[in-house]
Amino acid sequence: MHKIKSSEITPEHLYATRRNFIKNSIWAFGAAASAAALAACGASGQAQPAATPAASESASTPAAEASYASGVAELQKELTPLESIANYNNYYEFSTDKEAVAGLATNFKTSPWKVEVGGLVNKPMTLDIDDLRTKFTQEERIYRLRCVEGWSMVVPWTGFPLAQLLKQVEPKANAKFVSFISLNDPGQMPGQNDIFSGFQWPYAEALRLDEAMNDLTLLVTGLYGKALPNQNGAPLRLAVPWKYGFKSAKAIVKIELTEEQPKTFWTIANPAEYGFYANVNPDVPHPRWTQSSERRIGETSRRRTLLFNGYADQVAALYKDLDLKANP
Ligand SMILES: Nc1nc2c(c(=O)[nH]1)N[C@H]1C(S)=C(S)[C@@H](COP(=O)(O)O)O[C@H]1N2
Ligand SMILES: [Mo]
Repeated sequence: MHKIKSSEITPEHLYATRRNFIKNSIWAFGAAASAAALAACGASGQAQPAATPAASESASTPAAEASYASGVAELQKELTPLESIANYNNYYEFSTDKEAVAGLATNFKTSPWKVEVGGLVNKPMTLDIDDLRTKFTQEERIYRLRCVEGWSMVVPWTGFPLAQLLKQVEPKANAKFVSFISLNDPGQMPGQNDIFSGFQWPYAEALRLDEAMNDLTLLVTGLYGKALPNQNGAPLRLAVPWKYGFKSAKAIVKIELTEEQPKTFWTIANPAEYGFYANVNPDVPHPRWTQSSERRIGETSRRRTLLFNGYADQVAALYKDLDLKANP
């Protein structure tokens, strides 16, 4: 039987760079096949030594990586069409009407664009969006996206792990949280002029530092192998696939590390309905609706919602000391 080198099951291999989406599909199936072959090897007593996870900050283990890879292969078959991903958007800076966002964002200016990374770090820096695209190896990752409203999609993002950027700025020992601040530009964003909305701009969401360092947390620069559409958060947005979509801020201009848990857009807007953690959890209902099922865009019947949106293998360890019901 074909022997699998441990190097073939390292995260670098599973997350191999793929410019071309077609190639990526082949890769996703290949990774799943390796995972299956690995299990078979184990059963026949030919198990290989465990691979060392590259990122020590990540909760990932080789088993979790393999499970993630086979999950990606599953999702490959369920991809939401680009037309749907790009025309059904929550982006309140433009509009609360999901179908109006794409049109209103058509002329949004995404260049020049700078991203400031600062706060409790040894090496604060301001990066140009082009540096983020060229100095960090871009990967394609197929993630589920679950909105707190009860709908979901499967999205092929392009981007790179936020951890790579955070390592460069060197978080100080007392840094515990990371905030992501979106653009404030009422001249370009009509929703920010609605004085009756009560929203506090700019949009800002945050993660615990260990959540931000998890390998699943992706800084996104593209979609379906092309540039990120404006309505999906160009030129830079986050994707945190185990949390409700609102944690994944769009049009990020600033990343700030703090010791205190920051106030966030949704905890300010409605603290009774939106918690800081916002982990996808079928057993913690929203005060006004159940979260036990969801409507996949493009499907008629509802699907069961999965704990941590199906990413428990990768992230459950982050919450071993947290009461998920008391910390929605
Ligand atoms: N700046 C900003 N980021 C945002 C939002 C927003 O209104 N403004 N909406 C959030 C919500 S509620 C969701 S579900 C996702 C939607 O991302 P998508 O339009 O790419 O599907 O973006 C999130 N990021
Ligand atoms: Mo959302």
